[in-house]
Amino acid sequence: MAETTFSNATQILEPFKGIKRVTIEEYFTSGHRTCQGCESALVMKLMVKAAGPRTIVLGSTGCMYVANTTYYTTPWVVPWMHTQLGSSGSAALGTAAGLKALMRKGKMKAEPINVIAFCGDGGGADMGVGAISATLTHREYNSLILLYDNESYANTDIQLSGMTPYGAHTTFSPPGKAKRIMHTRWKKNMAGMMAAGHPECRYVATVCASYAVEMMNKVRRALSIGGPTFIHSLDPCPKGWDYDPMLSHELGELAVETGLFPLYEVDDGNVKYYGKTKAITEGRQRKPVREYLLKQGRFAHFTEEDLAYFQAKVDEMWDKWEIPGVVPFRRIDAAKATLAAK
Ligand SMILES: Cc1ncc(C[n+]2csc(CCOP(=O)(O)OP(=O)(O)O)c2C)c(N)n1
Ligand code: SF4
Repeated sequence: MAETTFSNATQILEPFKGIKRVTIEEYFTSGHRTCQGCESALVMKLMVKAAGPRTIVLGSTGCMYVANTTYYTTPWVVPWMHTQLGSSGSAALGTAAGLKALMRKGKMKAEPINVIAFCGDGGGADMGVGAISATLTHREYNSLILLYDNESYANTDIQLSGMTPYGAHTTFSPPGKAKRIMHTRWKKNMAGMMAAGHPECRYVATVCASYAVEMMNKVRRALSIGGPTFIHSLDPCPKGWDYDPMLSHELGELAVETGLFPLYEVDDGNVKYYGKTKAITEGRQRKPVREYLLKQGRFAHFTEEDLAYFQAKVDEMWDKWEIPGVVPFRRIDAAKATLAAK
């Protein structure tokens, strides 16, 4: 069984050594109304299972607030509070600071209490990015911000967010006769941005619930290391991505195997790749992105040309970036070649 001990205002949450060592207690249970196959609901369940009972969860407006707290019902077993869309960073910082002050003044027992604030991609990567960034500069307060990324404003009917992939059909970017591709921007790189710009933040990671134990262990690491931390989770969403709910797990795996969503952590400044992503960095072939894209209705209008463009952008992440798939600066050799060609 994983051990929990207290040291210096933070704690040691040992990693779960395999699926059989995962604790059976649940802190996010039945009583929610998310769609069948919702990976974000699974992320909530795994996130709080990894954290354990001494946890406060704060939730930014979105599917994981609305569908999880229907009038007079809730699946949360731990204390939970709704926070404004865009305020997950402020909620995490305020709660962590409040707990610390109460413990310092002797008004409550000094013990490690996990503070986790979650946000969707709309609330986290668009509206709330400033507050998240501010929180990651305050090393004296322990908290985790988990961005659950279903690649749209799902709760208000699948509007486009800064994390929506190129070309995807959303209610704000429906393919038309005159213009097939309505959304032409490449997805924001939140984890890379948070890791690169916040020297006080000791832990940033990407996760996908298709790799559940790895995901939980990254949450446990984030909650043990001390200070503010950030995790970005990619969550297949049957409603927004338009696929059969039974494919959720497989789509998560394909996002990783195609190299589109690399699994890594930046722990005290050191980049470590995980699982299939690690294998790709060591030479394993990436699966073609068409295998991922063509399973989803939101890309049903893609032509061969669109698929080739998408593939070329992913290839670039791996071939030309300073840290493959992570930091979008061109490698020095690639940058020199571009300058020479001008
Ligand atoms: C300031 C503000 N603007 C708009 C809304 C309406 N609203 C509620 S949920 C939501 C979508 C949130 O999207 P995201 O953060 O990606 O979470 P998801 O719904 O995808 O889980 C919006 C726009 C709001 N609650 N507050
Ligand atoms: S719309 Fe997507 S994120 Fe929202 S509850 Fe349904 S599957 Fe989950």
